[in-house]
Amino acid sequence: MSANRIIIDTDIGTGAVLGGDPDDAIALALAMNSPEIKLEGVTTVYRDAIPRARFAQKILHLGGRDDIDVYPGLSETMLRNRPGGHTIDGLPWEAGRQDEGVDIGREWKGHAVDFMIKTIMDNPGEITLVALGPLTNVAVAMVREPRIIQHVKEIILMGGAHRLGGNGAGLNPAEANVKRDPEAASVVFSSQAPIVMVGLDVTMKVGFTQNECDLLRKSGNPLNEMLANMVEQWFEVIRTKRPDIRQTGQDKTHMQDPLAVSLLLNRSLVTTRKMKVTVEYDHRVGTGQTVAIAPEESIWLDLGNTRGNVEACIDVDSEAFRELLLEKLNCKNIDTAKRHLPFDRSSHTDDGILFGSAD
Ligand SMILES: [Ca+2]
Repeated sequence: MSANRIIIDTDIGTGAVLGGDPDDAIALALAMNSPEIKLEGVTTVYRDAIPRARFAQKILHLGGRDDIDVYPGLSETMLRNRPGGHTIDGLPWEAGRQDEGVDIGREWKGHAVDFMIKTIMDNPGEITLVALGPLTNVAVAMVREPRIIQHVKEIILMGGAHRLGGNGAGLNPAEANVKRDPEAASVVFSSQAPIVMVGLDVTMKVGFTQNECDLLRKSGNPLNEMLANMVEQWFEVIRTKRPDIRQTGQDKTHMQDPLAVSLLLNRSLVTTRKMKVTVEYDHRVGTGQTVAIAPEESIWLDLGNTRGNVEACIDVDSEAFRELLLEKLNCKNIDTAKRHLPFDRSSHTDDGILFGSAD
């Protein structure tokens, strides 16, 4: 079988501040380490897109993948009617590896939106977009070149919450990637492109604790050491900045973006239901909500098109995902503690508030 050809669009962070959780970097590492995936390029999005691109370059460099190019995208939201541009307090981009600068001196070859359009149009039906941040770049690419909607193989996006699974009542209905640029999300969800929606409904079931972090560190490669540093920084951020959501007394984060990438390796990790998804984007309390509607019901809502284009993930095999992730990050053979560790299979969502508002 030929490798899945993908573009990863990411709001990658360092784990050093709220809003910069480290799971994008782990998702990138998962893709880099998987021969089943051919990473055509990495694009960055949402506030500080250029520093994010430099940081993505550094992650690729540590993983020995300088052959993969990074393309900075849009820092502002699509309509420029939401916070964008630069982060208010600035992300400390050297964090995670204080002994080195983040800029490894590579140049850009172009803009994220141009790269997306050209790669998809030159390879019809071949390219999967894996969107791990707000959907600004993807939406703008669709507006600029609508034919990518027909030519993209699939869009796998971490975003939204449909609250149709057993844990729905505990989830924040406005997930961060959608809420930060809901107009862009509306363009993407309503495009009729084939979408897999990896929302909070499943991502809040794949936890990552100090135990997994220790496995990363023990594996003894520079990239994993960097990732472990980032995760531990993130735990510290939660302990000091958001003690209110650390209710279990345990350091834990969630592998939201790695779960999206993992579907390229094993689609049976999740169960899905075909839906039509609309996005609330007016400036009221509910902005950023994703509303999933069964196609057969949408006619009553006068939505104009009853075809569901979104495979909404309803449930996930958390343990199988954990094993896959550790295997691909070269940690499985040192995972002596498995079966005792809490990749969260329950419907409990203790920190859903934070992770509904982080990325
Ligand atoms: Ca992300």
